[in-house]
Amino acid sequence: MSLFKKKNIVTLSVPDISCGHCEMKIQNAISGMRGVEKVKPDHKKKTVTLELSGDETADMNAITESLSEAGYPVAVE
Ligand SMILES: [Cu+2]
Repeated sequence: MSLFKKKNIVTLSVPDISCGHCEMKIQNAISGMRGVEKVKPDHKKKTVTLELSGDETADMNAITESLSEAGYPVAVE
């Protein structure tokens, strides 16, 4: 069973993104993770938008952990 059956867009608030270099680091950290189809970091809005695949279950804990390890902790709202 998959947690996400359809394409799912998740936007994370990541206050420490400050430039295009950060965006690249985030791309490298998360793209290719299970269930993640697209990673769209935005240093102006300070968000990371994830497009999650409907076929696999994305592990949001693993994703936020990878972001923290890369130096970009997700802000909890
Ligand atoms: Cu930067």
